[in-house]
Amino acid sequence: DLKTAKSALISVFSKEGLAPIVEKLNDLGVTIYSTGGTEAFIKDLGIKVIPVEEVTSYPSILGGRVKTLHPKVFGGILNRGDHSGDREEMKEYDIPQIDIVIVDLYPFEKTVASGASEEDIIEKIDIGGISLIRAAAKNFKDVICVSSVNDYADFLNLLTEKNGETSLEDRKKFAARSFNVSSHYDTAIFNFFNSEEKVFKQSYSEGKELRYGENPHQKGTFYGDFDAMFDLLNGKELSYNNLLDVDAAVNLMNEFKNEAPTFAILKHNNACGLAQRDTLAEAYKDALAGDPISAFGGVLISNVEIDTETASEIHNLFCEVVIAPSYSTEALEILKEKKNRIILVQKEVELPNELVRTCLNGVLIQERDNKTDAIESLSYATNNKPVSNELNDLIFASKICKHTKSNTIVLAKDKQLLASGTGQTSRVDALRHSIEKANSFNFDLKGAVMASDAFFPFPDCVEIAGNAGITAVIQPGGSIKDQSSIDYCNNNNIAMVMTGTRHFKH
Ligand code: 93A
Repeated sequence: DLKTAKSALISVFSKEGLAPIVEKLNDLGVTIYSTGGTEAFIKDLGIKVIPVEEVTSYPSILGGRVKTLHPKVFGGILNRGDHSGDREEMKEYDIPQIDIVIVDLYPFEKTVASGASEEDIIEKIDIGGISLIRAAAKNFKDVICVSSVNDYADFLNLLTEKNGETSLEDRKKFAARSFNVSSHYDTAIFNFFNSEEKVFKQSYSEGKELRYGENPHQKGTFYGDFDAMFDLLNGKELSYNNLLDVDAAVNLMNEFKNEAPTFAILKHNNACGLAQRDTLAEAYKDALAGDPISAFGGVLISNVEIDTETASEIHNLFCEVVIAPSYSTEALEILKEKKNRIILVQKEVELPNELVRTCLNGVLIQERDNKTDAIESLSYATNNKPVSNELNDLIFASKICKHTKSNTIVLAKDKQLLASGTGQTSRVDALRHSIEKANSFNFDLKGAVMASDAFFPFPDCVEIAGNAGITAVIQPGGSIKDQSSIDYCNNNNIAMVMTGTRHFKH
């Protein structure tokens, strides 16, 4: 069942990562057919490519809506190598054999997420590409289908290791991935058309039963597409509570995307440790130092690849879940030593913009809190302004605050979470709790900053904070008694900034 590929059809929306594959195929002497933009890209690499129009004797028509939809293209993909009738028809109709299909579909989900017009979104429903994928994956006995940029590396390895030869097993593996791509693609289209009923009808048809709900005597089911967001590399299946913690972790870390290495440890949906440092290992150590007691059994998340040094540190901790965009090979080996430790690779997938929860005999739906406080949009309430590192810490603390259960107070210093008061019935309680907690881990609060998810109705919080050594405060503002808090700060050398945005999380 080994096959040596002689020809490939390439039609990709994003040309990223394609060059090395095309170069490899060219080295192997593979004939390359391609569509408009992809053809131009390949030509620019100085590699010979046959336009698909030459095969179909048709131009790309209807503004590109019909490019590859032609019996000569689909005949080339779908013919059966061991079928004599097929062989004869191939000759009769002069159909070229196609052994490899490489497709990257029109970015439907991204276009929806970008808030594009309906017309633009509809135009991004790929017809030809998805058909190429279905055809090539169906005929895996003869054809290999690469249907995602995520599979380029594996495919390139395969080409390199076996000099363009593929086994039936290889082709079937890629076919399975292709149907994964096509089913997600169509589900995304369905979700778009079905937006009003999305929450219930769509998701309830494909629920996944969990071991149990929040507690063992409660049944639980997850409705969603976990595999679209994560690759599970190790460990047992996620529980109801694991899923909630992973959700909290991913939302929290989303605030620190593309920033310096950041590590967070969560328990019961709240961060108990979070730090940003030059290296991930330092970030991990300082996140852990935030509360080494709570960290036991926690959910860990990093915004960058987990390296060997960090993995060795993590290995000393009992934790339920580790999430990262990727892992070094050695880091993964270390983390996998505990067979129950859940290791997740987080894919680059947009989080839903609608949040749903049951309420009484119905559901509540709201938009995601997409506002992140930034230095540029702060207003300065006090005479003395925060100094530069305080400003950075204020934004840092405010991002954590946004993802911590209300009422909450977050204390931070030098890009490290020192302590937070989570889910308290009063802000004063949240503050007292956070100070007590920070003290219990021997943090010096002098020069630390405080973030509050909502305004201060009275000056009591700034008084308590000032007495604890806090020098800068970030809060939405908007209380009729703002001035009392501002006065206290002015008299006690505390800088206060206002965001104008409340971040309750109930
Ligand atoms: O509009 S389509 O659905 N009609 C087609 O016949 C067709 N064939 C390939 N879109 C089609 N494609 C898609 O074009 C591919 O899935 C890929 O996303 C894109 C590549 O176009 P180009 O090579 O011109 O950049």
